[in-house]
Amino acid sequence: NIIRHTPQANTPGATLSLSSSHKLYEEINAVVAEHIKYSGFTIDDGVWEAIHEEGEMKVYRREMEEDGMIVDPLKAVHCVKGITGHELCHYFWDVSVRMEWEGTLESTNTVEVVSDDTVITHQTHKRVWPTTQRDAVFWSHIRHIAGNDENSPDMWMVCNYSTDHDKAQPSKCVRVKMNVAMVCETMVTPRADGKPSTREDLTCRVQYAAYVNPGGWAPPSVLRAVYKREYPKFLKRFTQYVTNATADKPIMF
Ligand code: 16C
Repeated sequence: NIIRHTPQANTPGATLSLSSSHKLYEEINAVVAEHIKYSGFTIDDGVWEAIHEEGEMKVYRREMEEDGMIVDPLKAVHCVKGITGHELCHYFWDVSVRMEWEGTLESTNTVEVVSDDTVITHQTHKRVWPTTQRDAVFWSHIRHIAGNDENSPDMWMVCNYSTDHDKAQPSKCVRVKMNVAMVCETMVTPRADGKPSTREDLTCRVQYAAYVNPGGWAPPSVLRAVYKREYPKFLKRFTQYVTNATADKPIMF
């Protein structure tokens, strides 16, 4: 059973606060629409190769090269009990808590608050020996997609997509390009006693997709070893972080 809820209008992403006159408006909507189109929570085994399975978490990749660089797209699905898709997206988008769960970061800096649902961030990642350190500049947008029926369910999503910004000039790092999306759906098991839902009644379906272009050469064996280790680690650590952070809080539908 999927029960749909209308979130409070004053939370980021609940209603679109990004202005249609902003220069990123068209791009953000196009990227969001593309991710929604491919958010079926199912993986075509003929195309995707499983690289990690652990409980409900399944991580897949496709080996791909562009101009001699490894750009393997990554897709993962997960099911987490006790939290909502809104909560998962809220903490994924909230830059103020990112250092608490993101294990690949050295620093993060918000260079522009575009609107209540969109920020531009410049972040520096930890160096991976023997490669040059990487940094990234991207807009991050949180959005609620109100569901109408079984074919268009209620979803929350966050997109992180590379961009340029005057306040994030090139540094000693090599700049990566990314197109990342987390899309979530919340399932609620109705209580037999008709009482309000508790966390025990919640399951969140998560789909995470990442395309990362390393921006410059890195040894393929190192790069593939790093992402094989880091994506599952991220999914485990981040979902555990949200479970802990929300345990004693009212449910945020
Ligand atoms: O989505 C995630 N995090 C978001 C908030 O930070 C955001 C970030 C996307 C990751 C972009 C990749 C940046 C390159 C990382 C360099 C490697 C650092 C490893 C440090 C190990 C201690 O959307 C969760 C991200 C989860 C982990 C991503 C790992 C991706 C590795 C891809 C390989 C890039 C080339 C590195 C050169 C060796």
